[in-house]
Amino acid sequence: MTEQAQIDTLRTKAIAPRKLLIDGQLCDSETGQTDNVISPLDGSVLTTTAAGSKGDTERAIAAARRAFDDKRWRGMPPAARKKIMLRWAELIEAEMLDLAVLGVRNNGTEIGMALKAEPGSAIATLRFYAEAIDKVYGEIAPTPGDVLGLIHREPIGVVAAIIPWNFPLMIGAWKLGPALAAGNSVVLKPSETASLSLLRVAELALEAGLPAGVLNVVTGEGRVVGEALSHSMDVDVVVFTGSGATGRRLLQASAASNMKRCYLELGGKSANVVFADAKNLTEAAAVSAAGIFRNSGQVCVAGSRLLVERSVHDDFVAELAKAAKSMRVGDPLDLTTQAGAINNATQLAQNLSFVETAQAEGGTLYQGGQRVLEDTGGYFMEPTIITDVAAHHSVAQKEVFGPVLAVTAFEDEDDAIRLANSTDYGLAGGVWTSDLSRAHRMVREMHTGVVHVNTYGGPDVTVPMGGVKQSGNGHDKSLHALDKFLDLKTAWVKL
Ligand code: TXE
Repeated sequence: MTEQAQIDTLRTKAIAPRKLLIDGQLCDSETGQTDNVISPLDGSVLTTTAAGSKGDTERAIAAARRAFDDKRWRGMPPAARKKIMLRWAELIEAEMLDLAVLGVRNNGTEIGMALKAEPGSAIATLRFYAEAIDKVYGEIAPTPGDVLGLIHREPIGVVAAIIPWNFPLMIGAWKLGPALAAGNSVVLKPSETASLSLLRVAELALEAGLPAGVLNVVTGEGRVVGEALSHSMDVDVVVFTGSGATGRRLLQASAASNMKRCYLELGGKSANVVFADAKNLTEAAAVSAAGIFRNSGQVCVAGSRLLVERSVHDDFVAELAKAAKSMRVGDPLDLTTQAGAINNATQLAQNLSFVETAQAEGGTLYQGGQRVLEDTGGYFMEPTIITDVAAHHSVAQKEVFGPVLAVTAFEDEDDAIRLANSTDYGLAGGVWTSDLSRAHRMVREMHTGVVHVNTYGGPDVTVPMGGVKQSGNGHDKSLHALDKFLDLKTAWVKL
């Protein structure tokens, strides 16, 4: 059977109502309440999830705390923990297609991208951190000879991981991999609109041998479950990807409770800077189009601001518009689709209203701007290009998180740097040039966590990902991510 035929057999598969996972048991919410799971592909109800309450969340936190205190996980020999995490990755791999299709039905990402970015990336991430378990050492300090200074690295305790809807498995694994590899216990709170694949992956962790209580999952509303986690006196670390507004609430809750550490990834308004001396402007235009329009712009590092040197502005925008027009928007479960659905109706309405505001503020709607395929009942939007955008316009300052590209012309390198750094965000960016020195100058001057050079997107788990300014703090991916989940302890020993 072809891959497409296999996907088609899974696209209508019934999905049983999903429960919470607390202390190794699948259970209903204490209130018995459930939430409908709406498919962005056609607006239908896919299934229900348990609507976790404050009490459910507290039960999950208590289970995680017990698991941490009795050392059932952190006390295991590192090689044994590694084996369990590797087995977990294997089980996910065995269900890769099912998980990808389940995730797409829930969140709308085009399947071609989901296969790689969701189970594919989660598997690689879990393997990376599993391998790190028996390879990360403590340190011995360079002390005088009559003392011994040992630097231990210890798991911290209970981690709350709050996950968004755009890439639940990939981002989930970025948090779960290092948190669990470091020996912590976790309470995971998936997004209201993309929990199904994560719930299945958590069940697979138990199947792989992760002891009960080490990984708990509470679905439900952010303002209930998320608030209970962030205000808990018994959660030690919160790791989060989502909006700046929620990030602020997490910091406030931390200050009002036990001053738990908060590591926040809060999206961006990333500048993709194209110089006239770029080697191949046609290729740059095609990659730049994918860099904003894949997953319909619902990518935290999306190159949502295009800064183009004035001498090539018109030609480059025309080329990019051609590439955007040729992208296939539609059925996320068709392998040829290049831009799937918008995750939810609220986000679609927000995207469309950004297009209106952009024009009201002086931008020109160059292409797109409309909802499409409305008769499917799903949430689809055309790749949209707004030109004549000034640095102060909303569409240049605020994260749209949709297929909307803001284009601004620049005069020279200094002007490009000034514009690139002119937002409160600092997550990612891109530079297209054939001048090596200029490329490195731009990498230095762009105030962001990631800069792509002559490409856009694609960094793997070996490199850190995180923002500066109001894009957040702390890094996902790479061995640096372990630092969020390990405390340093000094032993100062008189010999
Ligand atoms: O985010 P929220 P939403 C941005 C993007 C998007 C906007 C809104 O601009 O348009 O955020 O999306 C949980 N305490 N990004 O509404 O609300 C919530 O349940 C604790 C960028 O989905 O921040 C979910 O699990 N938790 C981004 C998670 O926070 C709370 C990815 C994210 O939801 C909570 C997604 C609370 N009070 C959206 N309220 C990126 N950086 O990639 C909600 N949550």
